[in-house]
Amino acid sequence: MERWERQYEALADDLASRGLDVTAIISKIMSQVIELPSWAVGNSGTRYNVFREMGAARHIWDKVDDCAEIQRVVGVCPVMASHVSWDVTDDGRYGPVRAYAEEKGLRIGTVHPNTFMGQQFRLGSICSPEEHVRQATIDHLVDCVRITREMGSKVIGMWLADGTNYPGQDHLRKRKHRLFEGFQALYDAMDADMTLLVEYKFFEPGFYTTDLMDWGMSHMVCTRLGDRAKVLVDLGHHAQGVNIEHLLAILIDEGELGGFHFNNRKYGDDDLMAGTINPLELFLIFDQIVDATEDPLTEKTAKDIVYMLDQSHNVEPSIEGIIQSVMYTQTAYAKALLVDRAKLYEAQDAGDVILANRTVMEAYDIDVQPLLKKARVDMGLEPDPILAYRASGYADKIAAERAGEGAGALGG
Ligand code: RM4
Ligand code: MN
Ligand code: MN
Repeated sequence: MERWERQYEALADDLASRGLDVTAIISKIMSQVIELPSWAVGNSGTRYNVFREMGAARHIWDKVDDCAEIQRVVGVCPVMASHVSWDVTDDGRYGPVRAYAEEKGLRIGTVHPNTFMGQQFRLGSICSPEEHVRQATIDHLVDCVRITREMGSKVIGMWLADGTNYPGQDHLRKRKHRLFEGFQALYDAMDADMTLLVEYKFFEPGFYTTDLMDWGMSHMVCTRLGDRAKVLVDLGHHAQGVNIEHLLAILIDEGELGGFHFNNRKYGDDDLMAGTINPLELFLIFDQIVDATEDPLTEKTAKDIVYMLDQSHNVEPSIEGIIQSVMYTQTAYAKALLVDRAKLYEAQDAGDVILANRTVMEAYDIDVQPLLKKARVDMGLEPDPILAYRASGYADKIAAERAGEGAGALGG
C-alpha cells in the first residue's frame, strides 16, 4: 500500500465516523468540470516582455493538443474555453477546430467574442462614441452566435475592454445606453438554449472609468436582458479587499451567478495560478457554492455554474501552471465538501461565533490530498497529475517539435 492510500483509509474512517458519505464526496470531486482556457497555453507576457517558452503552443492545433494532454492527467477538464480571435483556422473557420477538439476528447465550452483586439476599439467597442465601431461590434457579436453554434457550444462569455482614461473624455450615461443596446442586440440574436455570461472588471485597459465596472453593473445588465444572461465573476477583477464569497452568495441567491474565471491575484488583475496567493479565499468561495448546492432554493443556480480558468503563465511552464491550478481548485472544492454544515448552522443559530468559525476552519485544515488521489485513481488516472505529466515526456516532445517557431497568442 502506498503512503497516500494509508492516509486515505484513515481519513475515510474519520469522515465516515462524522457521518459524511465518502463515496458521494469522491463522486462529486470526480464530476466537477473546469474549462481550460485555450489562450493560457500559448506564450503570454507582461507589458514589459514576453518570455518565450520552449514548446509553447504555436496555433490552435497545438492548443487543443495541450489542453487534451492536461485533461489526460487531471480528468476534470474535458472542455476548452475559446476565444474567437485566437481559435480559428487560417481561412477563418471554426468547424475544423471543433472537430479536432472532439477527436482529442474535448468539447468547446464558453465562446468569447472579440471586443478588444483591433485598432477600431481605441475608444471602446459597443460603448464607443463612433457609430460605425458600435455597429461593426454588434455585427461581430451576432456572428459569434453562429460561431458558437459551429463550435457546438451553448455559452457565450462577454468581457468588454470598454472604458475611458480621462474625466470628460466621453459622456458616461450615453455610454451606459450604448452598453445596453449592444448587449440587447447580442441577446436577441442568441438561440433560446444559449446562455450569456457577463464579466465585469473595475479597471484596465480603461483607467478612469470601465463601462462594466462591477457585479452590480453586470447584474443590472443581466436582469434587464432576461433569464439567459448571468453574471461571471473573475477572481482578479475586484478592488482590494472586496469579499468575493459574499457577493457570490448574494448572486447565487438571486439566481444570477453564471460562471467563474479562476486565477489569483496579489495586487491587480494578476492572472496568477488559482489558489496560490489566497487559498483560503478559494476555499471560502467553494464553501458558499457547496452550501448553495445543498439548499433546494439555490441548488439549480449553484449546479449550473460554469467554471473556467483564466490565467496567464509568464514565468512558470504554462501546462504545469494550468495543471497545478486545477489541482488547487480541486483542493478548495474538496475541503468545502467536508464542512460539517449541521454543526455550522447550529452554531450560527446559537450565535456561537467561535464555534461557527471553527467549524468552517476545521474543514479547511483537513489534508484532502489523499481524497483527491483516491478520486483520480478511481477515474483511472495517476494520483499526482504534475508527476504524471512530467513522467510522460510531453514537455520534451513539444519542445523538440515546436522548436524555432514563434508563439501563440497573448492571453489573460
Ligand atoms: C480580461 C478578462 C477576460 C479575458 C481578457 C483577455 O482581463 O479576464 O476574461 O478574456 O482579459
Ligand atoms: Mn476573465
Ligand atoms: Mn482578467
